Amino acid sequence: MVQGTDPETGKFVRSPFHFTDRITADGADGWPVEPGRYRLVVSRACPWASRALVVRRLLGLEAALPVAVADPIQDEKSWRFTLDPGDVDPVLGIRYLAEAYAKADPTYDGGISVPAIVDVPSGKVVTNDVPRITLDLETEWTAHQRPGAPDLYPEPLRDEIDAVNARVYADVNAAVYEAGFATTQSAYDDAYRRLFTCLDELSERLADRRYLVGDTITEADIRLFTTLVRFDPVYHGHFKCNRHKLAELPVLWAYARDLFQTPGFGDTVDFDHIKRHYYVVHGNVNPTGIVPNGPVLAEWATPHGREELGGRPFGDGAPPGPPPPAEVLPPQW
Ligand SMILES: N[C@@H](CCC(=O)N[C@@H](CS)C(=O)NCC(=O)O)C(=O)O
Repeated sequence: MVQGTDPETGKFVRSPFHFTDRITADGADGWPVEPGRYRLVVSRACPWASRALVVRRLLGLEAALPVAVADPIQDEKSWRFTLDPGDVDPVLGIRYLAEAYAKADPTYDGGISVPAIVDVPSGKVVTNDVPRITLDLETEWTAHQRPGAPDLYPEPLRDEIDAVNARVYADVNAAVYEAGFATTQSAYDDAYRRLFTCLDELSERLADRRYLVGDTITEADIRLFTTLVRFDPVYHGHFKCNRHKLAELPVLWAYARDLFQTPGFGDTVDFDHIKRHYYVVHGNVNPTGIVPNGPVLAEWATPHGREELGGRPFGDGAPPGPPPPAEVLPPQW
């Protein structure tokens, strides 16, 4: 089935990725890494797309892989470029991301999801393969990364990162959606239980270590961060993930603030896009479309105290500089 809630079980099921070509240094799939050739299409509302935004910032790939930011409010044709002059993406010349999907495969009739990477010369979507996109930015785009870029997927730690990612995907990243979109009590109960069991385990794991794997920021932290940063503004209320707020889980709250305050993380987060997307677009979950005023966001800037745990955030590298002027977000509180 396509992405949606299974009427039999009430369980939310994701559709498989349709566009899985890879952009690689050797161009094996016909898509060689080339600065300026591709466009990363995101919504800043979306946790899966936001992974790519964080990785792109940490690695300094902003110029090599320019970004198109879709309106957080989709219409019936999905993601659209209504934030741009004339409602058209200035580089791709299209109004809807769906046009790039159709160019790549005119028979495709599945969902139109972000993140997606589009080949600018042909206008075709190359990939919407979420887990692969960030791993390839880390391992295939190395020639264009900034001096001092961190190694977010260090070879000796890959098995451990992959294992943590698999668990976090199933029981955190995807589980919040499964709780929120469940249409039977048992499907909701199951997702809720898995989510909070996993968050408790992650709290334990992170109590005495600054990052999930090794002593530096890795892909694993990025994947957990983009769910945690949406937790209190959206998942706690809208998706009924309400055993606790993130702010009531001391270890994870400090961990999330530590990352938020690290250059490349918080400067990609647009709480206005996040809140308006979920509360307005999911009419089945929130029929009034009212966007809540809370929570207070200024607490994201409060001291987290996790420097005491040691760790070397960027390993042998260094933090990124500020975002390019066109990508600087308005004050968030
Ligand atoms: N579909 C991917 C993740 C990407 C995704 O679901 N993105 C959302 C926004 S957060 C989207 O674009 N949804 C529209 C759709 O799938 O039609 C997955 O199953 O892991």
